[in-house]
Amino acid sequence: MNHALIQYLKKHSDFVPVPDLEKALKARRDALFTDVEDLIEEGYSVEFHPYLGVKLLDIPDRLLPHEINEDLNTKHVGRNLLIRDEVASTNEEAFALLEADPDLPDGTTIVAEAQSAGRGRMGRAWHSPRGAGLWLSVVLKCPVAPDKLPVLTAMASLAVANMLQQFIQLPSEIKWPNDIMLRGRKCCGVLVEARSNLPDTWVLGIGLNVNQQAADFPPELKGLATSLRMERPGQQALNRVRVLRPLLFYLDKVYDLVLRKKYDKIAKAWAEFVHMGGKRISLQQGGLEHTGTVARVDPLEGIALRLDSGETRQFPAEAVNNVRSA
Ligand code: BT5
Repeated sequence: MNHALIQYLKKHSDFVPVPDLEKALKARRDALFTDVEDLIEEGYSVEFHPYLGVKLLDIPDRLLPHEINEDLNTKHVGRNLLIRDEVASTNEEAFALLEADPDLPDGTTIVAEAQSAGRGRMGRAWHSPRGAGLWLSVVLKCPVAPDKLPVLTAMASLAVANMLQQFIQLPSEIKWPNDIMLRGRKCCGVLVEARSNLPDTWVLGIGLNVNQQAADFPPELKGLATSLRMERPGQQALNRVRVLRPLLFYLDKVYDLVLRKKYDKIAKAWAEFVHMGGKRISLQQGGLEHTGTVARVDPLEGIALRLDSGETRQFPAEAVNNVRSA
């Protein structure tokens, strides 16, 4: 692929006359035409006009490393970027890479077009159809005290929520402990995992539904799951590269706070996206269901629930599942 040609076309929002291209890229016309055909074959949307020249309309909705990396300027996240066509689970792939090379750089990011066995918490499955979403894992190498670990889930949720607000103009809500919701439906889940033989190493998995339409979800997720596309005005599809780049950017920014142990800053920003206070919810812990009103919620401490018995009880994130409105 002629990267100089892509760069040059990107700098011009209008048609570029062919003689200008020949001069700027020091290339012959027939070679340039072959390169333009290659771009089209790769999925680039290019318009050619016999008099006006060549115009780049859009980049492909494909996980092309050079498009994701271009001017990314992150300190850690995504600097080592690995793209896979299909894996069982990007989290599993991250662990396999870590086992093979414990020196894998901090911030290594693995993104897959499809996952055949994407997973959620507590053995649940994550539906990850090809090309429809962003299925990624980021390897984080930093010491985090056991009681501060939930900050990593908060870090990912905060980065996703910020990105959705700033770049896609979609106001989302973080549902403790690890869901991001759009109009009450789940568009994203976070899964942080560790292995005992890999100290101070965490794999942060993020599944973000981007372009699914209602019919693309399996029956058990109908009405519960949504995608960015389904929530956008006119249900317009998004180019996943344009979603991934700002996500990596925000992840890197929040990770910097983790590295500097600014957990209170993360908790404060996180709380702005959490609207659970005062709501009546139920949750499960160790097979038992508890119902009550949310007194407080904090990424590190968990949720404090005023139970119907009058008692206020604290529930930590790692022991809880099936949090829902009651
Ligand atoms: C999560 O678990 O929400 C964490 C999901 C993390 C997925 C990413 S993808 C990249 C990386 N590699 C992996 O293998 N995993 C991570 P949990 O809170 O347990 O939620 C799982 C539940 O969400 C399922 O039981 C379904 O009810 C629902 N679900 C499954 N797929 C979904 C989807 N695509 N969109 C919305 N909800 C889904």
